[in-house]
Amino acid sequence: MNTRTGRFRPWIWAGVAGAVSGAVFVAAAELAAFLVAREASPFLAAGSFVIDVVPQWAKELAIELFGASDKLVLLITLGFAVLLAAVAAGILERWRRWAGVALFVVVGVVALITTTTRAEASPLSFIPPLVGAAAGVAFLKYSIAALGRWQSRTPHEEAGTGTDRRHFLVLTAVGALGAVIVGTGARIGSMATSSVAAARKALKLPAPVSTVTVPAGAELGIPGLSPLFTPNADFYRVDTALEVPSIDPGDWRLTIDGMVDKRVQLTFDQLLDLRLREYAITLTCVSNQVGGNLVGNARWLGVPVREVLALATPGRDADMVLSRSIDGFTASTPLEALTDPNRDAILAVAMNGEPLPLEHGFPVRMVVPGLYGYVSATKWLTELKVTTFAEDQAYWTPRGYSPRAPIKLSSRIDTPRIDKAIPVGPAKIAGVAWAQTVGIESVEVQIDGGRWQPATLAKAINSDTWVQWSLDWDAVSGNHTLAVRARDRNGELQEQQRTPIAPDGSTGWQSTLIRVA
Ligand SMILES: Nc1nc2c(c(=O)[nH]1)N[C@H]1C(S)=C(S)[C@@H](COP(=O)(O)O)O[C@H]1N2
Ligand SMILES: [Mo]
Repeated sequence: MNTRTGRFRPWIWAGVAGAVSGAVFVAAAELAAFLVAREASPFLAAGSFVIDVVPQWAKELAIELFGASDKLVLLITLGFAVLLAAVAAGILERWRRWAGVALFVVVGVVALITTTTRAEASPLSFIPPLVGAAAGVAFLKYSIAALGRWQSRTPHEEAGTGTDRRHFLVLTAVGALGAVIVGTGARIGSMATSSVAAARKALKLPAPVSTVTVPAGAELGIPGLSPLFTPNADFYRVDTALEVPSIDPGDWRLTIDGMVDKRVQLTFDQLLDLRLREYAITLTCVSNQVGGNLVGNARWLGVPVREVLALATPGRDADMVLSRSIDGFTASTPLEALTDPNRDAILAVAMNGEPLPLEHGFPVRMVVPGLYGYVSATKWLTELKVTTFAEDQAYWTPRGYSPRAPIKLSSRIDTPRIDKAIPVGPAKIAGVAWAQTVGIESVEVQIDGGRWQPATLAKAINSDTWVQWSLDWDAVSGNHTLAVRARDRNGELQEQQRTPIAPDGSTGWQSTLIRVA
């Protein structure tokens, strides 16, 4: 039959054994995480670690290239890296005994460190990386030994070759299949049996003591125009969390500490007892490009942050509140923005009539009118630390973003769109504009570089929400350029000069090409 140099390719088979051992490593760790420490999947912990350390330009590039799938792309890339390391471990182990094991041990130690040092870590977080490494090493040793027996046969020992080959092939096939089944099973099981989803469903929130009144004429109802309130399912999502944190409202505690007269801890029920009120606030991300969609408007149910802070009495020298999430994310918000009686900075528990969706911060998040999300809108909130800008830095500050970041006056064209031609004849150009805490005074539209024409402004709900606008237009056949700009109630004109999103938000007038056919 075949000789050793013929169809028998030992290095390739060693790589295969390594790859399967890597899969066993990951699958065993997932299973252990599912059983004893849900928060401690070493694979996801490694992904979160990458998110925390990649430079800002790389992150922007990833968002630019992959948009909302950026996290999926990260996980796939990480999967390839793990696969490569595992293949290398197999080849190393066949070359020198223990060399491949040594590589697995190094990976195991890295997994142990990333898993146990994450903000969500529990006392049992060390178990999944240990179990994974142990299973991976055991499989690697065993399969490389089996490969060795197959390979060590000389052509004179043909008779035994078949059995040894079969043994190795069956071993790797069973290992691979088992790893896939156990790994995906554990992950799906862990997501499907999250008790927090059930706790959210069962949650009954008290009725608000005041509600938002939406003036007639605030919703223009033009096809293609963003609805006045963004449905939760369509609301943009931006965060660093690879796995949505789960916090049971029954276990949730908010700690108010730092420069305070007395440290205070609140339970979820105590927060609800502060009397919920309804607010309409437009949330905006600093990463929103001119014309972008990282902005949304919602009704929030919550209590003013100033009432919560007052329970602890902030010290005179403080000028910032560092709000912290269970996943370690932090935001730096000027203390005065939170204590200002004219600004409705809130701790929110509901969004558009239902408890906060898990991915939007369940059970409690912060929402502050007029400040970009990264300096104010902490989701899965656990702590308010009263401090100073001199003393503390938030998550994005050392990563190239400004520690203070008011939302910039902006306007957007929603319809017509570049990718959808409109028919000749009467048309409506429409969009939204926002100048949180100030309010929009006027919006103007320019067609094909002509004069700036005043758009019709819808009624605003309040100065913290975006406002819809529209302009009637008799569309003529051909390609056209539409531009928009807004002015706020302080008389400020939207900045024309284009600037990038870092360090504190993009500027520029949106200009878009459309087609009339
Ligand atoms: N815990 C946590 N909260 C966070 C973030 C985060 O990464 N982690 N991102 C912030 C940013 S950058 C924005 S723009 C808003 C987005 O909120 P949304 O996802 O509910 O739209 O959440 C903020 N709160
Ligand atoms: Mo953001």
